Amino acid sequence: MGQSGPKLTGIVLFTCLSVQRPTNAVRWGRVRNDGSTRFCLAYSQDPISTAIELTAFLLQVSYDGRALKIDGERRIINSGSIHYPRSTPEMWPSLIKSAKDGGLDAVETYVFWNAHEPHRRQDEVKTFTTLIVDMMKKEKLFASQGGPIILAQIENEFGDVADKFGNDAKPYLNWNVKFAESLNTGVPWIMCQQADAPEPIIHTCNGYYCDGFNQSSKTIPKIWTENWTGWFKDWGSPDPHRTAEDVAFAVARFFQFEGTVQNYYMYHGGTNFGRTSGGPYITTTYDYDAPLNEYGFVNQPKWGHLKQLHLLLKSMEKILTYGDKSDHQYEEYGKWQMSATVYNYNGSRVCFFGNADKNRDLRISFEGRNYTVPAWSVSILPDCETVVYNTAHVHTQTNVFDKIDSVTGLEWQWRVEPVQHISQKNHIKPPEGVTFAAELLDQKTVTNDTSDYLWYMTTINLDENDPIWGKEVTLKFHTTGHVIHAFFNGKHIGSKYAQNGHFEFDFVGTGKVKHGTNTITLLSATIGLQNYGAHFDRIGNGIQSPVKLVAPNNEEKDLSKNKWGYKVGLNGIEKRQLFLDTEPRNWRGPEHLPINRMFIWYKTTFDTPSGEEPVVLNLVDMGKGTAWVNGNNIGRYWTSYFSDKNGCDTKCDYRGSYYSNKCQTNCGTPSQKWYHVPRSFLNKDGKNNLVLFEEFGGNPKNVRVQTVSLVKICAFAEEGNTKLDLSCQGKTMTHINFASFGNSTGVCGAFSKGSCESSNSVSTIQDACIGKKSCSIDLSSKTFKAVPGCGSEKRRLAVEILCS
Ligand SMILES: *[C@@H]1O[C@H](CO)[C@@H](O)[C@H](O)[C@H]1NC(C)=O
Ligand SMILES: *[C@@H]1O[C@H](CO)[C@@H](O)[C@H](O)[C@H]1NC(C)=O
Ligand SMILES: *[C@@H]1O[C@H](CO)[C@@H](O)[C@H](O)[C@H]1NC(C)=O
Ligand SMILES: *[C@@H]1O[C@H](CO)[C@@H](O)[C@H](O)[C@H]1NC(C)=O
Ligand SMILES: *[C@@H]1O[C@H](CO)[C@@H](O)[C@H](O)[C@H]1NC(C)=O
Ligand SMILES: CC(=O)N[C@H]1CO[C@H](CO)[C@@H](O)[C@@H]1O
Repeated sequence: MGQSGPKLTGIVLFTCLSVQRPTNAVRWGRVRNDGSTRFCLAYSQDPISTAIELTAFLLQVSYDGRALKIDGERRIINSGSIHYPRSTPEMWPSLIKSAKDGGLDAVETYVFWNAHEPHRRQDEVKTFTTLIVDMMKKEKLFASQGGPIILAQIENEFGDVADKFGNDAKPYLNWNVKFAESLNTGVPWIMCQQADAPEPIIHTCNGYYCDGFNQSSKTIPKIWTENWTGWFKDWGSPDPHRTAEDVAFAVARFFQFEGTVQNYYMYHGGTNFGRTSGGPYITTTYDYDAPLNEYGFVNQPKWGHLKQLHLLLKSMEKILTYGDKSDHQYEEYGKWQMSATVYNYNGSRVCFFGNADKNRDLRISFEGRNYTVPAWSVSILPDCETVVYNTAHVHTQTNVFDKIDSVTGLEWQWRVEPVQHISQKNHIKPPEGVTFAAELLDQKTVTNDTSDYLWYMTTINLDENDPIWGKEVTLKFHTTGHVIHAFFNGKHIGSKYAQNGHFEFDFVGTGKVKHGTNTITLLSATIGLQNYGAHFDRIGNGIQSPVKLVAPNNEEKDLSKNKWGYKVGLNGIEKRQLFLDTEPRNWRGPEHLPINRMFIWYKTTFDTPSGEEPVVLNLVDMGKGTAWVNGNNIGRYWTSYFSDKNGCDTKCDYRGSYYSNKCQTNCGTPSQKWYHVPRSFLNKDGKNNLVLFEEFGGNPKNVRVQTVSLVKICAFAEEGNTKLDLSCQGKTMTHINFASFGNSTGVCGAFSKGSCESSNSVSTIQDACIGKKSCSIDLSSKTFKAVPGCGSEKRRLAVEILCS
């Protein structure tokens, strides 16, 4: 899209898209929970134009028990979360356009507190929220001022943790409500997961399914603020995957049962650049298996399958928001398992047939006609006669991407990150930046969220009479986060990191004691701080008392009350900023390149890949560290942390309730091998600098720069009075790998023919598509020759086409 996109300024996006808790979570005075604030849903009156293109309309936003009302008219709103720090401003126009093309009416974002106010002030919620609201008012962004913002949220999921705050919870909630109202935005405020929120605050639902959600009162509409399209990923976890069929099922059911506003969390997940990922242990990629993938490309079939649903729901807006609702239950299948819902308004009707049985396709009779509703699906009949959409029947292509090598065989220079230590001498004049305390301090407090790294250093003096002198001793301690590298008298005696969902562990290592001063240095590293839960801000990190030296005779010395030296950050990151140092003379090599050695800095240059395709760094064979491109921190990497070998379904069944480790993929592989380098981080012409800090040890020789390329598309669509649109998204369809109209089986990349097939399957696709960028196939029986022996089952078109 580039410059040709809709006119967009930073402030518009920034303000109309909205919420956030600070990931840094340094104790912020009187803040009870995280005090995060979701500001708004930016809305466009015309579903075909984006909020950004919206010219000044003064909109009055109100609500009643059924829906949000825009200028007095009840509306259906399909919205999606796109969080602006997880992409670059250059990506925003195309993300917004893809959201609009996907049939969304609105976009939601957090206002990232940590991004706008990285350091602490007092009375925090009030100051920050007032500041943001005032900025929005100044830019006239609220609908009441002619802007695109139609809703704002105060706090986030406080209701889920309120019980942990005892008697303080209610006054804090009431304070939020009063405060929000006092801001006079002219648009309604919502609170999610807050059933006790008093009106005029609208209580909303977050979850994978919100069909069974009941409003706290019949005078507010049913709103779903976080419909989780997938899930985030942790280091050590496989890729989460939520099927298009299941997301569509959840959305259709929500509208079947009187929902009128829903928001996808996420619509575009994106990337946690720099140190912004929370968790702990949330990966740098925040793809979320969202309808737009990390790079902003449509994630098919999810994007297209939901788009069809949005357009259909929108076409029924009047009837759904004003109509009388009646439900017909099929008692033979159990209450609510199978239900036909009819909305009736001014002589027009629409019907939803919902089957929540996760195993059985159910046959129902409705007004004399028979229908089969597949298991775990909703059929929508805009005239109550013909099924035009079923959530389980996907008529959208699947996109298959590959990573294509652009630059390989990089030539590297290197440097060493020095291990810090304090010695006797330094006690008198400590190294720069070291502070002392006679106790173990909390890492989060000491680093003040300026670095992942904190050096803990101490010494112990032993004379020849000491019983442990000359002996192998054991160093033992407990740490609450997340990685430890331990050195005894300058020698590395072990590294360890938190695993298996626990963020703390015991460290045990051995070292040899010498005469005089013995130095102990521990480098502790965090990988995203706790950002959810009651009192999450008070969850500390780092080495815990006691730190023991255990002699062979089991005699122990506790070092916790020693004089400890603290140094925040690494020499190369915070002090020298080596990621900006492009001067080859300051680096060693390319000879004697250290391989699999800890604490090494690597530097190289590479040419910008041609074209417009997204660029990724494949950090294969690297360990853990941070990567910078032209000084931009593209995030933490941890290629050596593999996901569990188990836990991936070979066959993903969309039926039945989703949970975050259902239908996972990529087991037993690096949990993240590819790291997004937004094109705006690259120089248009010429060389780019790539710098890696490798903490554990890795081999940079196989690191490569790649582009993410759409290489083929597939579809598996049932026959019917509908069309199948196929597109190589700007590329050309060059070759048919597979095409069969009949009863073939399998999945994209592994289709196999059934026993019945139309003889003109391949030639039809050949004629319609090959050599073209897109084509449309009529799925009715007119297109494909009938074949005897196919039986009465519906036939399917399975197709796989190469793009180039
Ligand atoms: C919502 O209300 C319906 C009807 O009163 C009830 O059957 C259902 O259990 C309620 N759902 C929840 C989650 O409380
Ligand atoms: C109801 O339907 C009639 C006839 O189709 C139409 O003229 C009228 O405008 C409709 N009323 C409303 C309130 O939509
Ligand atoms: C619907 O199914 C019932 C039961 O199988 C059958 O008796 C009836 O004839 C069917 N109706 C139509 C219109 O096919
Ligand atoms: C943390 O950093 C901020 C801004 O640099 C500073 O004002 C504050 O005093 C620091 N806090 C501590 C505990 O050092
Ligand atoms: C295809 O349909 C035929 C005829 O109904 C049937 O005999 C055959 O088992 C089917 N094959 C597959 C793979 O479903
Ligand atoms: C409101 C709601 O449905 N919340 C659910 C969201 O999903 C998680 C994980 O499946 C459940 O634990 C919540 O109850």
